[in-house]
Amino acid sequence: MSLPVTDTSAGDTTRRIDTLIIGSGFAGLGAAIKLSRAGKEFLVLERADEVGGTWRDNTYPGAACDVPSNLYSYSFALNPGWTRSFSPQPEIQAYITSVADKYDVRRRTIFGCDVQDARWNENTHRWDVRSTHGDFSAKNLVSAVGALCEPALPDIAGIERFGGEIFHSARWNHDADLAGKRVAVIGTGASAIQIVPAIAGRVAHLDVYQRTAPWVLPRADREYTKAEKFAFRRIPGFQRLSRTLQYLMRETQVVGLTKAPVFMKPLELAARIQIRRGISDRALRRKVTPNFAIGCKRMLISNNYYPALDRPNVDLVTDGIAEVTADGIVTKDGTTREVDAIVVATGFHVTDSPMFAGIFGKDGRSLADVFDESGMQGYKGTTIAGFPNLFFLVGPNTGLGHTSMVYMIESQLNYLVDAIDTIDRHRIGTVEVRREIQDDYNRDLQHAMKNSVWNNGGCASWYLDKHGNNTTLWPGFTFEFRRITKQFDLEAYRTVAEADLTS
Ligand code: N01
Repeated sequence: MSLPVTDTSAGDTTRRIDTLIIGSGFAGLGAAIKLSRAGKEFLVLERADEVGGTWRDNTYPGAACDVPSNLYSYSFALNPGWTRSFSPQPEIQAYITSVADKYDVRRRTIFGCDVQDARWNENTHRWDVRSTHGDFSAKNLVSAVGALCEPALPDIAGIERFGGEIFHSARWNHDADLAGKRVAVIGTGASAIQIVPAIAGRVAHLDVYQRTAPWVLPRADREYTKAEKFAFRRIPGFQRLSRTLQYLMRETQVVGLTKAPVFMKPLELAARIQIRRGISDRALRRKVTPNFAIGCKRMLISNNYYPALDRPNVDLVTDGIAEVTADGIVTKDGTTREVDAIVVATGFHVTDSPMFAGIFGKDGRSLADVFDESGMQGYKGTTIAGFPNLFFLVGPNTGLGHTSMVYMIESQLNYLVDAIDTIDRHRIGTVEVRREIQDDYNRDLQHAMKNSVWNNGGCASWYLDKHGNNTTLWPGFTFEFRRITKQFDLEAYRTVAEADLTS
């Protein structure tokens, strides 16, 4: 493979590169394409052997998107080939790999390359990056590892003693045949509610361990008609128009989530009707009815989750888990349920990703230390005081509960490409967001969040960090984020000219 290496000093195996991108999911791949189009030099490091990120890793039975297909593609690479209104995982992964091929991104990617750490070097004013494929020195570092890349395993006593099959939803063991087995699923989040209906019919018995009942809305999933498929391919602008309409409809939810919770009432009613229709047993209905405001946690969508719970071979267990033994799970009421396999669908390290411990900024402090002290804060979701020339895609407060992350990612990509272009045009050596500007930005964000359902809905969720701040979600309309990231606002940054670094 020939890599786009600018300079390798004799005897020094460190590879120098303008921009190093870590990760090749929607964010990293998009960054590579946009930088390539802008004529910038870059390299992608990907720890797996394929692009796709979370859509490559989450291959569990039933894995599918809970955002409409037409919103789930890059604006510059619409996919007229979607077969359903909500796409299954294999179709999304196929879309991502086809985009990587179309834009020839693999040529500039090192696969199987695990980044060990990245340190800002105050002498060279560059990022020193150590990886399983050697060392790199990068002027700009783009973290595109995503928020849902590190599975969170539950801290349950004895879990390591379990003698059967046990795996996380995001690391599904396809060699483990669950047919005819006694299986436990721990968790009732977005992943679990897709897994449960997908496996309930083929396992002998299924125990679903619910700590908090989620709100589950109907899933308006259907196969696209022949006419729609034809229109997507052949009628110019049709898919883009339908995408715009869906986008606008989803944006109206922001009002209910952040401003007027009364607008969420129709959704709550739809969810309650689902429970009544899907579950025949009154006691079970009570167990699955959430005790917090809808929207406080991510709203889930499924048409077959409740009917799956209603099956005779499925039990919903709501007594807390006390411990795991070699052959089963013991709940706090003392009951033991023996199982052959446990599926751990307990989510991801979002606000406490292990990756944060491996990125060291100006004064040698890691992102983990900084976030631990002040919460996961940044500026426009992308840059962080104390970490010059670091661009963080899917960074603080860029997540969404109501529409497509790809829209947010593309907004960040506009900002990133304009930042790197500005750096190059003005011959800037380093840019670092001014701390006071970052603080003001976060004060405003938290203020906007004050009356939101996420903060006041009466639930615990991974949206909130240990300080009780919502550092994951964007609280406004997504077009507001698009507007503020349209151009790199150099005045918000402390800069050092290239000439001043070398003199
Ligand atoms: O994870 P989660 P997920 N004992 O964190 C429970 C995206 N996604 O993988 O609610 C017992 O949402 C926990 O209980 P509680 C989407 O953004 C998207 O399901 O904390 N239970 C919860 O029920 C989503 O938000 C798609 O009380 C324990 C569950 O485990 C994100 O991924 C599809 C426990 C974790 O739910 C994560 O979803 C799938 C313990 N010790 C996922 N610890 C799309 O379609 C945790 N739990 C786009």
